[in-house]
Amino acid sequence: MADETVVYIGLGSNLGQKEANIKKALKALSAETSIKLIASSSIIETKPLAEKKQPNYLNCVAKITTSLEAGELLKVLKRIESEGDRKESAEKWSSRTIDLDILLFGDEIIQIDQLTVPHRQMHLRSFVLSGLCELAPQVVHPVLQENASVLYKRLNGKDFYIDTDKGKLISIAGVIGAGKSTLATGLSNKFGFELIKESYETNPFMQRVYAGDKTVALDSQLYFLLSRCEQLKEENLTPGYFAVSDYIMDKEMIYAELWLDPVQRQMYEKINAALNKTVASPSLAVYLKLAPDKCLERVKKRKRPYEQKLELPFLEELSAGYEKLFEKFDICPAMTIDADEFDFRRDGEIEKLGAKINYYIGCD
Ligand code: A4P
Ligand code: MG
Repeated sequence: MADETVVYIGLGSNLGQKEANIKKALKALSAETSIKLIASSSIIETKPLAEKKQPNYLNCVAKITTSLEAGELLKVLKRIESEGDRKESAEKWSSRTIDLDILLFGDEIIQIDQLTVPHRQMHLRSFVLSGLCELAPQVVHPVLQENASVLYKRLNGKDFYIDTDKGKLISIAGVIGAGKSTLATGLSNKFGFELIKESYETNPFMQRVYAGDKTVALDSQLYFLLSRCEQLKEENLTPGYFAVSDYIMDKEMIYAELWLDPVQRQMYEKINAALNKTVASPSLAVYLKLAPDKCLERVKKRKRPYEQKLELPFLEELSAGYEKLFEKFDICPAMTIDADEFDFRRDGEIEKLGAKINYYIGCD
């Protein structure tokens, strides 16, 4: 039928006979005359979001087609939930026998009283995206304009949520010369994000380290570490507002590996780990990826005196360090951007990225 819409539904249960609850809901869906159940993903066990003290969930995703409007489908899902013995609760994210959420409704973007589609947090949840990827890795999120597979990889297997009691920090990462400060400043100017900039100029040791003098490398590292801890204190961020830093706290260990001898590194690692606990965690990392030779080209062009002695092998090692960091990064979602293709000066580029970031971590 021409007016059938392909819909993806997220199912979750963490009370009672969890697997039976999910299977019962799938059966109830297929029993509806206006719904055809096309496929369902594997059922996986997942930890409750926000480390809530609740039983683990079982989650899966179903693909259906339906002739119903989205609002009508929501009513059917609510009915199936109540038939599945789901109790009303005023508590956010309370335990439930069965939860049915509309993830995607064709390629529609819906914002009506009782319904927001795409599901407002689906892109932050591996327990949703893994099932969706099993069924339709190429299906495109109509707001983010990225497919399920890209969204899933960004999370490195973790589930995230946005804590509305805290400020939202976006940390820009990448090799020297990739364009971190330009991007952070652009986002700050266009979207009013508070700008947090690395204190390069004030570090009294850095010029010597950049020139190859490793005797002050530890001093330089400690200087940076302390200034970052000052800048990224939780209380510096305003709840509900965005801030953008032109560095990511976690890069410090990459530099420590390159510059410190093993004994210094061990000591530094401990200080770093202790102080890391005192700073705000980013809600989103943006990794600006650029080949080391291109970084060197940009560094030479911008003619900052202290950077002119930097050489390609150093930038290559730095680049390898960033790659390793982001391969397993799971502190927050990490958006990788090809810095060679992304031209900040091109009209609308920063606006597009800023709008995406606003949507990505703008939910609560
Ligand atoms: N609503 C708005 N948009 C939608 C949508 N796309 N699909 C409205 C379904 N409902 C939508 O939902 C509350 C109201 O949201 C509905 O009345 C509907 O009008 P609900 O299902 O009654 O309550 P809820 O599920 O507690 O709220 P919410 O905000 O939908 O929570 P989520 O997103 O469903 O998250 N951890 C793990 N591991 N696995 C889980 O499945 N689920 C949740 C709940 C928390 N933690 C979890 C899991
Ligand atoms: Mg729900």
